[in-house]
Amino acid sequence: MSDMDYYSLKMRASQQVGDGEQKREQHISGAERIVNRDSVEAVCAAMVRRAMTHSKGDPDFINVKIEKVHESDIRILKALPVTRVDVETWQEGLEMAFGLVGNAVVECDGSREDLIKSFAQKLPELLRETFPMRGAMLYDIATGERLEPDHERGVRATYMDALHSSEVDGCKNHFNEAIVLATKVANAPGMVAEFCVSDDPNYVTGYVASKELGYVRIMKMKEMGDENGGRIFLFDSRKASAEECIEYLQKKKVLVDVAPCQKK
Ligand code: WAQ
Ligand code: MG
Repeated sequence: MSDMDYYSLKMRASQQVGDGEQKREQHISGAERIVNRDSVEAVCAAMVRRAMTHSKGDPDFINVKIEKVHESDIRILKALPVTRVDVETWQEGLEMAFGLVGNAVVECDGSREDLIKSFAQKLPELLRETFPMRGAMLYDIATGERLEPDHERGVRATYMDALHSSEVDGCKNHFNEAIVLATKVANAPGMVAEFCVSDDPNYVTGYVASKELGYVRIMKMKEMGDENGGRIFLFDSRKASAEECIEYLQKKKVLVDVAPCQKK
């Protein structure tokens, strides 16, 4: 055993909703960490606390998974640079986000005007489709197809944390977690851009991100109290295969160096 042992911790919590035939598990909360051995116990306790105090409700089911991770399997990435956009209204913020993502797609695909147009009109509809999902939509800008193996669940980016963060934190820091996820996602094979709105009813800041855009925080993207949110990963199947992209998102261990990344 050495102090270079890392452990991955994953938590997800859900609640049963509905009756009889309609009964189903609704996702309440999830978290991801990669920490050193000494922090495992405390971080685990903090995750459970977080699940049990979430604003989406009281969980009926909490799953915590702890796995050893070898240091040699970890890739270290530099955090995306952060910019901040202030807007008057959430409608303005959402439009801006759609616009930024639309442009990122156009830059990839200058030759296919028809697809670009239909894509711009599709974005609000795609976002609505993500609302009940626990993961993200993986949308192929080359074909207009969804590439998640399971459309109801979506694709989850996992096995990631901030570098040197053995910090034990029971309450969620949306920004810190999002910059880590967005940095991992932006470095995925074939990834064009990401679009994100939180599903937490009292967190209205969202973002769009890509290697070219960096991480663009948009301070209002939905109405306060709205519990609908989601993520769309915009992917280009001409640049990589869906399989390698999903494999990277779900399996590759990533630590993100957030030192150069100042919250703005
Ligand atoms: N992989 C893929 N999709 C995910 C993941 C994941 N690991 N975690 C969450 N999602 C999806 C899922 O469908 C959620 O409903 C949706 O994203 C939103 O997740 O700079 O809190 O955890 O201050 O609610 C942005 C911070 C916070 C902006 C985003 O997302 C800022 C946030 P949430
Ligand atoms: Mg949430």
